[in-house]
Amino acid sequence: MTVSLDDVKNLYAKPLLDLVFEAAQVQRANHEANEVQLCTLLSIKTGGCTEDCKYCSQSIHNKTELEKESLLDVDTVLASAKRAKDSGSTRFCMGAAWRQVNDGRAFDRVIDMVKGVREMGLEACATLGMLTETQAVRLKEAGLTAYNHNLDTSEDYYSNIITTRSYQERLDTIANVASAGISLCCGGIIGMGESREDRIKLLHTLANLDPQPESVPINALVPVEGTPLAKTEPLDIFEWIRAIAVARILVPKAMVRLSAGRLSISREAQALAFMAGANAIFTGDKLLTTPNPAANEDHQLMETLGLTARAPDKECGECESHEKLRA
Ligand code: SAM
Ligand code: DTB
Ligand code: SF4
Repeated sequence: MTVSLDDVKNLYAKPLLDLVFEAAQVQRANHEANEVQLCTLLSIKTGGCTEDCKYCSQSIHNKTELEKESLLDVDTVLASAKRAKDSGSTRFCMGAAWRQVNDGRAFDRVIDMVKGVREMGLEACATLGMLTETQAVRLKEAGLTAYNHNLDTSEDYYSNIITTRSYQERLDTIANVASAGISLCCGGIIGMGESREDRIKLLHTLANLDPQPESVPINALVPVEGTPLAKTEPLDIFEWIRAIAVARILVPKAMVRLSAGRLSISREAQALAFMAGANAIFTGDKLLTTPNPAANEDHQLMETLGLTARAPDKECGECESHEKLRA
């Protein structure tokens, strides 16, 4: 079903409490109300990326203090996945600072990482930049559960943020992931100086992806020293809540994932985000290169709110991408 831009605008314009209430109803109709999926991220190749994403610590175009690291070996990654599993994560996501995947030894190694993570009984997710259809099929055959490729912002605002990769190229990768039968994890970043109209357009594009994403990461900009966005004015937290609620309503079956930026978001705002339909977080001290709340703080917050960690391999229900995965 197509979602019109006016539908998204109307949702966004609702009184906040009505919007959160509606999102909570959608959440409860489609998911366990008090369950949160815990995921862990690992940067498997860090820094030196040729893309010019203005938010990113890993771009060679930005003067950040980041230690580069070449592609990790398989054993190191699997040891990290084991620790993630032991601390309650059910999804392990591997990120590489690549513009695109190139066939060859590095990609072969990533394939082995995916196989190893799946053998541990974890969901495996990867975010490696642009992907051809053949590469997507190889990842699928290795057992990859989901591929993360974000739209980041609206098509209109996009050229303010990235010039080395077009919006259409992102959509092409997303289409390659879908046609290989891999679940799509696709979201964006808010708080990069975009307007509310841009956030509405981003959510409109996300909601009209076919199939809809299985996971929608909502990142709040982490302002990194040395990037062009380092001094960006922080976003009103209720805009973040609105984006989460609208994502929940428009993509009802998806896991709505609180991603980057939680370290500077209060416990109270995070609680409201869970009420507004968020049902997944990244745990562990680090995201890819920036800090994240300590695991014990997250466990404490979940305990205080009466939230439980989602059990491994539980599927979201009837969403199309999971049906494809079962086939
Ligand atoms: N290089 C690959 C790519 O860009 O597709 C994968 C890794 S990249 C770090 C994954 C996503 O992390 C980006 O698309 C962006 O949405 C998010 N991200 C990166 N840096 C961020 C920051 N400083 N604040 C918020 N989100 C960020
Ligand atoms: C996504 O949308 N958020 C995660 C995940 N996909 C790979 C990454 C956030 C990265 C935040 C910045 C950093 O730690 O480098
Ligand atoms: Fe490279 Fe990804 Fe960072 Fe962009 S977001 S600079 S593609 S690592």
